Amino acid sequence: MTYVERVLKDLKKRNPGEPEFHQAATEILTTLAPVVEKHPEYEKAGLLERFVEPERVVMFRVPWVDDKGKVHVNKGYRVQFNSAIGPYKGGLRFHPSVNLSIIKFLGLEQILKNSLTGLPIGGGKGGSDFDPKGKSDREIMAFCQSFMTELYRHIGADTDVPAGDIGVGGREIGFLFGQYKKIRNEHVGVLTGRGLSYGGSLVRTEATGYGLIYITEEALKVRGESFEGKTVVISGSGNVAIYACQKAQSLGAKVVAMYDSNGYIYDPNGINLDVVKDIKEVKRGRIKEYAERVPGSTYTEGCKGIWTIPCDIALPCATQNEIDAQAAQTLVDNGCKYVGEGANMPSTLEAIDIFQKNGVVFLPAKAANAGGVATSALEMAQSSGRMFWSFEEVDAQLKNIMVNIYHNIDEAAREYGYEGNYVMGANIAGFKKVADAMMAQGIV
Ligand code: NDP
Ligand code: 2IT
Repeated sequence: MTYVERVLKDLKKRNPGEPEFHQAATEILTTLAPVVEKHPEYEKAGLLERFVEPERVVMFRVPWVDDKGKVHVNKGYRVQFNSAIGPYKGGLRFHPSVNLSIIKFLGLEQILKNSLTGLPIGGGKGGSDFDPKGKSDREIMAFCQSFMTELYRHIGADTDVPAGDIGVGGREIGFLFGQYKKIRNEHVGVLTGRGLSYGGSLVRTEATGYGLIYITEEALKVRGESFEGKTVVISGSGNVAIYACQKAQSLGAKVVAMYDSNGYIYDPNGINLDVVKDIKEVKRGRIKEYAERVPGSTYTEGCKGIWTIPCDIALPCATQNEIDAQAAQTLVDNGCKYVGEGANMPSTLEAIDIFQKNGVVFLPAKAANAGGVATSALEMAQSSGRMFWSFEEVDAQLKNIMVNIYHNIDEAAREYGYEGNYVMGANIAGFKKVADAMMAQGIV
């Protein structure tokens, strides 16, 4: 049994009942085999065993009271996975599906993603099984305050800097920050994605979606193509999906479909993003309303069918495992040539295999959605320097980072003889820096 096989087998045995964590670890470790073969010193230093074991896992009770006076108890998590190259950094997810397996898969991915940005940030992730849907602003505030009343003792501007993810946007970050500041009596960059009036950065709201389009644009460009005239399907209608749609449209693409967790809209004339933004950002409503407001569009109950819509470029921007083998095969059969992952781990291992075997240019999440956390790191830089950069300045840095990531993962894949395999490229390029730092710092 090889070193990688042994670590993976052990991981599955010692972390039972964590399918998402197993999936992410399998994808990452199997692609690192050629790297650890080249570096026998890694095995001697137990590097992979340490890499897949979080430095710290915090789990806590989050009690809160709803508007009717009823007491609720949710679970809170923060997985501080790896701080070799910088303070732990990664989002908080509030969604009823959240459990330890999901937070650990996200945390493991985050280590390599953050390394790929080239900025000094380690990997972490957190969240809760709290469901923000249908809650009043006061209930959201009560929950966020209770969550931070425990989380504050584990985080800090130079220790661990959380941000948003599914179910956590500007409103939630505001309530979380307010509570942190009240308890600690310090106004510091302990969270990113803050509002512009209290230390946030321009472009952070748009960053993940814009970054996804910038890296996809580069992949198109080196192949003599562009977004102009391309048909695009985007899943989700949250933060990442909305700004991916906006940037793709500005580059001349026709985005024809989006969804939320209830169903999808198809608009052959191209999505009217102002309507989507009004429904999702202003009213916090359901995407179904789009079809009632925009003539010529249709709504279909259920999400899966979105991948049967023919497109040149598919951008999954909702959640993990939203593209399975069947969806991948349908996309390929319908002529899809590019897949860029805005969400974290949206494609199953079988789906990735189908894309790669059929010559689809596949940009994996940890490279393709790194623009969000990269811009978070730019927010941290502005906070510590007590500076505020212009939109153009931050946007130019974001674009530069995404273009660099594309070329780094492309080169890493080539170096190991896997040209065009960006899963290999991203894992290898991200791992190198983390491995170097861990080796230099001894057995810790
Ligand atoms: P939002 O909460 O803003 O939006 C999430 C969207 O995905 C909503 O449309 C939501 O629908 C849909 N969705 C969520 N869960 C499911 C599900 N189980 N089935 C179907 N649809 C679902 O989150 P973000 O846009 O911030 O995040 C989307 C993805 O991007 C996640 O995978 C996240 O980890 C990843 N990501 C986010 C970054 C960021 O900066 N925000 C950075 C990098 C990655 P509904 O409203 O019905 O729940
Ligand atoms: O998955 C991710 O990279 C995020 N949710 C963003 C993390 C961050 O710290 O900005």
